[in-house]
Amino acid sequence: MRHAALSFIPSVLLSSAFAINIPFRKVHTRSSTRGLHSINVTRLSESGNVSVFENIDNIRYVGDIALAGDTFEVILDTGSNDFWIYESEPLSQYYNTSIKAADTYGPSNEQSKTAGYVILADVVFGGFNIQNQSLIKELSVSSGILNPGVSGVVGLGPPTGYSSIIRSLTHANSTINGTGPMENIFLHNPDMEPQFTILMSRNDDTNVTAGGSFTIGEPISEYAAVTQQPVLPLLTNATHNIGLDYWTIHVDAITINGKRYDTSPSGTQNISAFLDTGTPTALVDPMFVDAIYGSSLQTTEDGTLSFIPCDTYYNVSIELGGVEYPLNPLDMIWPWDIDENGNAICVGALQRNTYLGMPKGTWILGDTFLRNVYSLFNMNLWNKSGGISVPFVQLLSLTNATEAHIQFTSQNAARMAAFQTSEREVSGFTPVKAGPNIVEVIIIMSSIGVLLLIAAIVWAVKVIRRRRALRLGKYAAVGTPGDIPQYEPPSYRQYGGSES
Ligand SMILES: *[C@@H]1O[C@H](CO)[C@@H](O)[C@H](O)[C@H]1NC(C)=O
Ligand SMILES: *[C@@H]1O[C@H](CO)[C@@H](O)[C@H](O)[C@H]1NC(C)=O
Ligand SMILES: *[C@@H]1O[C@H](CO)[C@@H](O)[C@H](O)[C@H]1NC(C)=O
Ligand SMILES: *[C@@H]1O[C@H](CO)[C@@H](O)[C@H](O)[C@H]1NC(C)=O
Ligand SMILES: *[C@@H]1O[C@H](CO)[C@@H](O)[C@H](O)[C@H]1NC(C)=O
Ligand SMILES: *[C@@H]1O[C@H](CO)[C@@H](O)[C@H](O)[C@H]1NC(C)=O
Ligand SMILES: *[C@@H]1O[C@H](CO)[C@@H](O)[C@H](O)[C@H]1NC(C)=O
Ligand SMILES: *[C@@H]1O[C@H](CO)[C@@H](O)[C@H](O)[C@H]1NC(C)=O
Ligand SMILES: *[C@@H]1O[C@H](CO)[C@@H](O)[C@H](O)[C@H]1NC(C)=O
Ligand SMILES: *[C@@H]1O[C@H](CO)[C@@H](O)[C@H](O)[C@H]1NC(C)=O
Ligand SMILES: *[C@@H]1O[C@H](CO)[C@@H](O)[C@H](O)[C@H]1NC(C)=O
Ligand SMILES: CC(=O)N[C@H]1CO[C@H](CO)[C@@H](O)[C@@H]1O
Repeated sequence: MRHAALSFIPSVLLSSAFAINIPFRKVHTRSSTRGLHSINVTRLSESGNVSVFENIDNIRYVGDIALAGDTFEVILDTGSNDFWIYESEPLSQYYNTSIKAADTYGPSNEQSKTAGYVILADVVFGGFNIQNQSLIKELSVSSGILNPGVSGVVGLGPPTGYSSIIRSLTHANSTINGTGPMENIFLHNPDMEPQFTILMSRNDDTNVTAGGSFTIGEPISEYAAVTQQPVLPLLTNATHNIGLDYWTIHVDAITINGKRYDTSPSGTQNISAFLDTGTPTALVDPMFVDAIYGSSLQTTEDGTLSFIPCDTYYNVSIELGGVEYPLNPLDMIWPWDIDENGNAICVGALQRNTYLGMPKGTWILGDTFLRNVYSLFNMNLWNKSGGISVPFVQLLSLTNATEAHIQFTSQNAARMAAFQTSEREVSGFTPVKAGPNIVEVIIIMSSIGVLLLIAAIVWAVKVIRRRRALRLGKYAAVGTPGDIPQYEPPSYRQYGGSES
């Protein structure tokens, strides 16, 4: 299904208005280490930069990357560090290191699910051509992990993060360089600020839309003020050392309906959070989920999500580096399902972090939060930026709480109406087949931090459920309007392999 990735994109989205923005610079090339398999990065002229950055259902933010001349849609994931592709068609040109990278994805009995080999190929990403870029060409990936039309992941974690490519190469005593594509771009272009920025669109929860903007190097001019925002250094000593693997920062406070919880190290809570574009929600300690939505609500079977009314206004902001970042109330509510009367069933988009055994005080701020900021991730490779010696993040608030409150009722009603009448097939999606071992896969993945996969699975289950709903025309039990639905969501496993 080469090129199939583009088949569900309305052609209007291919216009340059939605391109990954790369600041124009003179074409020049640099290369460091010469010799066998050495990496060479060429900055292409702007004519090479036609790219898409897309938002699929507010759950996936994907961009395109060319591999040996073929274009693939991949999840742009700040929560992991490996670049991998799952594609059944052979690639036209690559070098096979014959080094297995199966240890990435779990213990022996699961390896076959995601096993692959490290290959080197020429990659074009965001207007940069990278020769001999390493990646994993997966031989198999459990079904349900990737959405239809999406072929892989580009990990954009900090340079200190866990990379199974590097680990596998090292283990095999290979001299091949396993550095990720974003870091390679910066290492070969030391005149650039080693940073990338992400502006995430918010859509109506039903369609593929332009994702916003993804830039490498300079921020977009409209939000250039992001570089004036407080520098949020990567925590290198966070709980369980998650700080080294992720873009982890301290959270000063969370304010819920006017009540401020001090979460600084000196406060009553001590919270660190990592910013993960690959997680569609936010995962926080249960006490905050209860404080926002209420403590006596029915939850999903795994206990992480609370069923809530679809029209409630929640007033929440998060304080980082002394700046308050309001969350748009639209982002607090996740339209999750449709009941037998065709009404939306909603869950709170802030979910409990207990499911994955995440330690207390460790949050993931995913798309629910990130849509409210223009985010800048600086790898700080030469310790020249930010006056510090660690990678850092800067965030510009995009949500005006007053305006968001005023607009909430009408905007929310519109998107619920759209959600209720939507069928994903309209966007060209085909059914997602849930694999038989999804639960195990989730647990394995969590150990390496590829939390985006939870999202994929949740999404897959959601799509399957909705398709099933369309087919069966009903659910077991639903609530009356205004009530929290008395609704028992089935376990993931019940759907394992039952749909095609
Ligand atoms: C990439 O590796 C191949 C060997 O697989 C080598 O022939 C080629 O010169 C390398 N490219 C660069 C830019 O070094
Ligand atoms: C790097 O790539 C450019 C453009 O393809 C080429 O001109 C240059 O010779 C390459 N450098 C090396 C060391 O291979
Ligand atoms: C790489 O080589 C291994 C065996 O050495 C083979 O099993 C695998 O299919 C190859 N992968 C690709 C993508 O060619
Ligand atoms: C890598 O090198 C170490 C030390 O020289 C050796 O013990 C080990 O067997 C080698 N591993 C492989 C896969 O060749
Ligand atoms: C890998 O390549 C980068 C350039 O892309 C270089 O800066 C780095 O030193 C190389 N690492 C190793 C271990 O060779
Ligand atoms: C790192 O964390 C440990 C345990 O929480 C603590 O004892 C130590 O002081 C911390 N180190 C730094 C440099 O913050
Ligand atoms: C708060 O957590 C950080 C790691 O995230 C740790 O270094 C620090 O010591 C903790 N502070 C307190 C007061 O426990
Ligand atoms: C939301 O909470 C803030 C305090 O964090 C308060 O100032 C504001 O008035 C609240 N807005 C609404 C609409 O209740
Ligand atoms: C930057 O600072 C870190 C932490 O102090 C250090 O490990 C690293 O070697 C430094 N890098 C450079 C290029 O100086
Ligand atoms: C938010 O919007 C309100 C109403 O449009 C405006 O008065 C206020 O200045 C804005 N606040 C900020 C911080 O821009
Ligand atoms: C979703 O996209 C399709 C095709 O572009 C369009 O016809 C439909 O109106 C869109 N739905 C919503 C709710 O925007
Ligand atoms: C061919 C093409 O569309 N090039 C685009 C590259 O990006 C710049 C800036 O984003 C656009 O102005 C060009 O049109």
